This record gives sequence, C-alpha cells and structure tokens, in this order.
Amino acid sequence: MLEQFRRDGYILVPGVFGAEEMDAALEAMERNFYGKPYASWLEDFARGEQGSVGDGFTTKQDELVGRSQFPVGDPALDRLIENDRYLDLFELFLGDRASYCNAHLFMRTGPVDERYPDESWSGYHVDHNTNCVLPPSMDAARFSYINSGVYLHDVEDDGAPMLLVPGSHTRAAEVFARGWETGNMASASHVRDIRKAGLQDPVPAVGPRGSALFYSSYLLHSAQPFENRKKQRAFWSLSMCRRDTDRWTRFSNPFIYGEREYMIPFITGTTPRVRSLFGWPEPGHSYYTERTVGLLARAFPGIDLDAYRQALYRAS
Ligand SMILES: O=C(O)CCC(=O)C(=O)O
Ligand SMILES: [Fe+2]
Repeated sequence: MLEQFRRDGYILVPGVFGAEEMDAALEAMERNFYGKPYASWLEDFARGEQGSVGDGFTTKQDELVGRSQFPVGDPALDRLIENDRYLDLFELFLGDRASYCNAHLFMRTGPVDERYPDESWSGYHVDHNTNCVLPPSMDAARFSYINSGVYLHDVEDDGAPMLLVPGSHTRAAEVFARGWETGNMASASHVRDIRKAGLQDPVPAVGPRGSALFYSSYLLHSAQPFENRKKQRAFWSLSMCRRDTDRWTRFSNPFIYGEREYMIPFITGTTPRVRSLFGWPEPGHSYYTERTVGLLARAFPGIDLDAYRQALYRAS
C-alpha cells in the first residue's frame, strides 16, 4: 500500500470502517445538513420546497441546522477519528507521527450541487492551501500532507466521484513553475488547463461504503458533475500532516478562509523573523530551494525573498 501511495499519490483502502458504523454516520450527517433524512429532503425538493443546504463551512450557511467543522458534537461522526487502523494508515503514508490539521463533513447534494468546473479540463487543483500557504516542493513526501475522505456510502460512477491524476503529487512543483511561466495557472493552486500539464489521465475515485481515500495535498484532482442528480455524496473528511511539519501546516493557523485576505498581504510585507513566528521555516531550511523560492515569488507578489535566497547560496 505504501508503494502504491508513493507512486500514485493516493490510495483507496476498502473496509477501514464497518457498514453499521457508516450507516449511523450517514444518518447523523444527513441530520446535520438537512435536519432530516436525505430521502425526505428529496421529497421536499421534488415538491418545490427547497431547503438550503450548507456547502461544508458553517459560516457560509444561511440556515444553520448543524455544524460541519470537527467536532460536530455527534459521536457517530466525531468518533470516526478514533479508528486505530485509520490512524495507522495515515502514519504509514505520512512516514511520521500524524498531526491533526482539519476535519469536516463534506456533502455534495446532487439536485443543488454546483461544485464542479465549467469545462472538464479546467478544474484541476491541489488542496494544499487549505492548511498551508507554502507552494509545493519537489519533495512531496516531506512537505505535503494527507487529505482523506471516509465513504459513508458506496460512491459509484454516476455519483460524482473525485477525479484524481495519478502521480501528479511529485510533479506539482514542476507543473506549477511551468504553468506560471506559460500562463497556465488560474491561481496559486489551480491549473488553468490540465491537458497542457503533460500528466496521466484522471481516475475516478469510486469505492464501497466504509472505504477510506487517502490523497496527497499535492495531488492534482478535480470535481465532476453528478451523472445522477438524485444522488448525494457524503464524506467524512480528515487532513493530517507529519508532526515534523506541523509548525506551518495546521488547522489552527491564521491563513484560512476569512483571515486570509488580511494575513496574506501582511505576511508578504513582513520580515522572515516575523514570518517564522507564524510558523514559516527560517531561511536556510531545506524547504527553500531554487524552485520553491521561485514559486513563493509568484504566490506572494512583491515579497522580498533575499534572506531565503542568500541562505540558499551560502548552503550550496
Ligand atoms: O468533491 C469533489 O469531487 C472534489 C472537490 C474538491 O476538489 C474540493 O472541494 O477541493
Ligand atoms: Fe480539491
């Protein structure tokens, strides 16, 4: 499994969770999102009584029926994190003790779902920026973290499985650097046109109830629309990093969501010493290479990188 994870940047492991445990978790998750079972939400929807559905972040929900950020307050969901096999697999793939970054309920509700790109080639991205602002390094094994989705039900081809690009986790730094040079980056984490990246064809992450999907935070992937719009897709998701990178990869960081618009300009203009107070590795750290310093210049326009560059030259 480790070989497969290292090669592909993801692996889907069936049977990590039990069937009854998944049914109970799904029921709890539906209660959280719809305030009722999905079947009865669907009936309401068919009658034109469309309740609002949160998209995974409680702060964006106009009608708050439940909470999607961990812990949500329901043991059927929160205690999924206590599965030793699941945690062992994380640590096997991370190659270190694990540190918690973030966990939440990730629901896609077919009839109202809009979480897919306009074009099949346009939505490819890495999720790395959710818990870390540092651009991808060539050393994916050390600097990426792992995202995981627990499948609360079977995910089949018509149920909008995620599309994963095998092997893209070790190519992200290179693909992004070239993307910036050729106008193929839509943002610091989104590739404009995946066809130009020279990667393998994407694979749909279909799997049975009780599976755990593990994928590198450097893995390029995309969403696709539901072929069967009556379906929902319910994941319990967890992200964890290596314990030796958890100073700059973590949930309780000031770089997420609403804070980002204030923090990114501040971090761009401040000193390396102050950046290190917020968890950035110091100049001279092995994260900084010609490539990552180049990517930092793109991700933080106007940032003064001299200190990082000088330490690089001193070391070489
Ligand atoms: O739900 C999916 O299929 C992919 C969504 C995704 O990549 C994301 O929200 O970052
Ligand atoms: Fe994503």
